[in-house]
Amino acid sequence: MTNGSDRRHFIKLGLVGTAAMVAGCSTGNGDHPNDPDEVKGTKPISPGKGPIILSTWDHGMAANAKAFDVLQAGGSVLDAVEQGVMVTESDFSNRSVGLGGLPDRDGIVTLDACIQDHNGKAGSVAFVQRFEHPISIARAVMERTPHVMLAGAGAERWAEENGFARRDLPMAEDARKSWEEWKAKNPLIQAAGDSARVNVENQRMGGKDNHDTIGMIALDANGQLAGSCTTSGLAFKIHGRVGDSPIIGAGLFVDGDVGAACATGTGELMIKIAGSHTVVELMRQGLAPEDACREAVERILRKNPGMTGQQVGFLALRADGAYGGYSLYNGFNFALNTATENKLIDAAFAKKWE
Ligand code: SD4
Repeated sequence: MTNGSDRRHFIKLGLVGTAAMVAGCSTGNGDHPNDPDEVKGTKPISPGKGPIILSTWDHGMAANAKAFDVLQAGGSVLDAVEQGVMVTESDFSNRSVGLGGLPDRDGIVTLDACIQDHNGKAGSVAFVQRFEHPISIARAVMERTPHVMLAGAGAERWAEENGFARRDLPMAEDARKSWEEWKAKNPLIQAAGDSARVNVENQRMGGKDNHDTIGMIALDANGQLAGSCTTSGLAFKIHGRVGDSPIIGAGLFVDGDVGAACATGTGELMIKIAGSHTVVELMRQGLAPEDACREAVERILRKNPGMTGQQVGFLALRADGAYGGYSLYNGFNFALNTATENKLIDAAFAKKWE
């Protein structure tokens, strides 16, 4: 279970660990027996054996536990990444995933999700309202339609036609309070058509306490990869805004020959560099998982000179089982679950929040 204040508390606790890391400790990819040199250059990446499950933030612990159980019970890695993040979607105390998420500026919760398998098959839904499990609709889009992505009212109608029930949830008191407070502080930027102010607002939206999307990437005992990503997106976004999380290549990318990556943070930054795809391609070129994540973060920094206060974080899992994560600012952590380990890891980072 997680909520904003728990996570803020977590971030504070995490500072000690991340400071130690800056001093030179490893974040986890070095723990794996596979030698990164093995994959330098164009050498094929030898498939590893899972289970290895990674997911973003502390809510990943419960999601990973479910995904692990699914694999133990003989489920596929696709079942695992779907059912894992469903735990987070059903946690209505979570203010950034699922129906409990913070609303957009109009007070409406809109959800984005996607899923991809070892062979690159993919499904996605964007800007959907009043469904508990957008990840399952995304999977159904992948399995039952010739398309990859459905959005908005069309996605909702298709979901209902395909057996997904609408779910109405009143906005939680604390979420309403946050929204009311945001409205009170931002009376002018609610005026439609004022793009300069909207930009200022978006800067503010991408801040420290506003990122909790769950992205999950996993490798099973047969060497098969899969990934999932689900979110209510940035709080108080413009109604209609879609982030990176449902976009294959931005919020998630899986290539069974190389590895998988997922992203969290300001989606606009991720979309503009096709972030998760970039991380996988960098691994294909021989970078170790954490290095691939760091290069993607550095690319975002290079492309956005002078930008401050926007968090982005990536996770990467290579086909041989090596893994890593990296974020722009400190405070990003990820959950790891294997046959022998079940823990939260502070990701390495480029900068410290001031
Ligand atoms: C988005 N990437 O909609 C998401 C937001 C988020 O952790 O909070 N990610 O841009």
